[in-house]
Amino acid sequence: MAIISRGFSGRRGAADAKLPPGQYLTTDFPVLSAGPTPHIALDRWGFAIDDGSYVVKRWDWKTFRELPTETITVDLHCVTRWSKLGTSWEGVSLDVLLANVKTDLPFAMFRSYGDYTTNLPLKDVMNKQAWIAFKYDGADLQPEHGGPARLLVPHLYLWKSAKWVKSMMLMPDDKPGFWENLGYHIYGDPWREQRYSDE
Ligand SMILES: Nc1nc2c(c(=O)[nH]1)N[C@H]1C(S)=C(S)[C@@H](COP(=O)(O)O)O[C@H]1N2
Ligand SMILES: [Mo]
Repeated sequence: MAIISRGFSGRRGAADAKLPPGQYLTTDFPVLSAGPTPHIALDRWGFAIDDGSYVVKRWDWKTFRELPTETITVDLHCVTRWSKLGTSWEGVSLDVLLANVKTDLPFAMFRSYGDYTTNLPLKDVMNKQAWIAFKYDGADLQPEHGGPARLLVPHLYLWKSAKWVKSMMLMPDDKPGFWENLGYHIYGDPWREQRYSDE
């Protein structure tokens, strides 16, 4: 018993340091979706980058899966206060997708199959901060969690990690997406507890 309780409190101590203010730990993986789960066949899946007028890059599933991938372990923080530490994903870094994209537009709106949107500054999806993930815990990403592929931006609240992501529109100005329009914070840093637009 002594060994077990020492191990348990040791883990708790390490975990607390990694827990943003107002968050609690969970070990399960809740599903939070604003609407029904879209089911996208791989032969109909695509991801595009556009500048609001023109598509500047587009991948179908085959060309997307030919890109180099990374396996990453990251902590997830949902605005509804659960955090899940040490989750393992495989995906394509946005650095790879943006490699040949030359733009002066500093913001992006991500759009999903099913019409969810969320906004991010371009600098927040560059430099090893964001991925389009297609595997979770070694297995194909389940539809409820955003499969075939979802955006993963772990340094911001999880609503920014658009499930079933299908495009990224570059924009000159920051504009609110789905939850941001309903009062969630325009940026959403969990360490600064930027939950709602008045915080
Ligand atoms: N397309 C889409 N992406 C979404 C959402 C959604 O409703 N639709 N919900 C967001 C919210 S609020 C959270 S907390 C996470 C939840 O991801 P999970 O269901 O895999 O836990 O997905 C985010 N991405
Ligand atoms: Mo959320």
